[in-house]
Amino acid sequence: MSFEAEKLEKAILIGAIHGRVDEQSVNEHLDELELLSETAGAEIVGRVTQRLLKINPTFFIGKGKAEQIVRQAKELDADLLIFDEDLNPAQTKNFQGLSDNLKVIDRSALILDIFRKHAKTKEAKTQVELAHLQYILPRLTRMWTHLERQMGGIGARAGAGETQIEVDRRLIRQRIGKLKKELNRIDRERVTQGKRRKDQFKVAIVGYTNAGKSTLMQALTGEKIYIQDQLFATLDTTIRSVSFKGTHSFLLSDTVGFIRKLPHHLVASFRSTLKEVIEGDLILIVLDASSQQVMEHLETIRTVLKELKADKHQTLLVLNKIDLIHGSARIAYLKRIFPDGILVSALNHLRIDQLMKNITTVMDESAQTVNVFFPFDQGRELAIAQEGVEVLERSYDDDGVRLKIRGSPQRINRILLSTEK
Ligand SMILES: Nc1nc2c(ncn2[C@@H]2O[C@H](COP(=O)(O)OP(=O)(O)OP(=O)(O)O)[C@@H](O)[C@H]2O)c(=O)[nH]1
Ligand SMILES: [Mg+2]
Repeated sequence: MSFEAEKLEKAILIGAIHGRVDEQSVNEHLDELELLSETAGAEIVGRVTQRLLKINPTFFIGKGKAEQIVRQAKELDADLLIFDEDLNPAQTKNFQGLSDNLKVIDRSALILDIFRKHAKTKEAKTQVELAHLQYILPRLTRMWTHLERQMGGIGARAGAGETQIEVDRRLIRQRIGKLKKELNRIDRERVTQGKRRKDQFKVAIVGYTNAGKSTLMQALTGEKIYIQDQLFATLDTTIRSVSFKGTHSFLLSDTVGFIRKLPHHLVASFRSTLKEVIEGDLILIVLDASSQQVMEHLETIRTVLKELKADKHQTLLVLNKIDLIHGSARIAYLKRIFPDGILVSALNHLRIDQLMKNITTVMDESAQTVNVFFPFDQGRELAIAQEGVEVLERSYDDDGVRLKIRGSPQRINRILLSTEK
């Protein structure tokens, strides 16, 4: 399950056609699984799909099919089977019964593996380790040697008895407790930073992985952001201050991407990273408009936002990568299914101005207008009060300056507080 080995592991992908999932969707899901596998460092040597009327409790797929895949793996010299569906611990174990040297993992394990690889900061590493341990805890019996490698020798050699598993479970639970405490501590530090940002309008970029969120962040801020043509390039949240024509300023955040069936533990342990999304005033949902799965991506995003209780937030739908769309039929289709969608190309800076206008319109809709007065000896406060707001009127009298300003409730509130000093 870990791809840390020097040579690329050869993998066979397996998908099931059943229930609502038709053949075309399964193939699209397997395309995505292939990208995930490659990001994790595996080489795909085969793909298998099976039509299922009902799920087989022993192998998920049919027994005959399972045996056939194991034979095929031997012929292709594959070491790894990757299921697009979640397997329960027993199903994985049963596969192991068919072949000793074949590893069997599911989509969640694969995603967790990529997160582990891409985590750079202390926080991301802690979050990923927590999610990972929670994932393996109920699967401990089968994760044996892998776990041993990962936890640096905790646990016994393969083949040891049940008691050792109990010991491992206890150690893992202790480690989970420690990681949770550590995340709480990191979170408290963030609260201090967060207080400073309270008076600003917050815009959060969310979207499917690889949709171009970081590229959009870069286009809107003009700053260099880490961008890669791979899944889950971004795991931490980046926040930048954006100012538009001197009249509007807001905080923009870019964060970890979403994916279909994002393991629940990951969403939970990334909660604090996703705080900017949860507490945002406006969410920009970025879709890769050139993807055939654009509708499914949107569905996934909405599901995760719901899980984060951020589904009632105000949103703007950004249809990115329009430079890749050729033919007016597709554009017409996109306009029909997403009448409010804003078509852009973050990479080519197409219609970024339009998007900026849409953002400022939302800000204006919630904007407040107030009159404030600053005595002459409050020159500094006066200067600050004119930042990030629209100055509608300015008049001078004997004692000071009177302003009529319009801005976001957060900003206005802050300025009013400064006049009370
Ligand atoms: N053609 C085209 N490619 C784009 C556009 N926007 C982004 N890309 C490319 O899409 C790939 C992913 O871009 P990122 O900005 O890293 O995407 P992301 O959503 O931040 O991805 P993760 O952080 O991995 O979830 C990169 O290769 C970008 O160059 C666009 O408007 N047009
Ligand atoms: Mg990114």
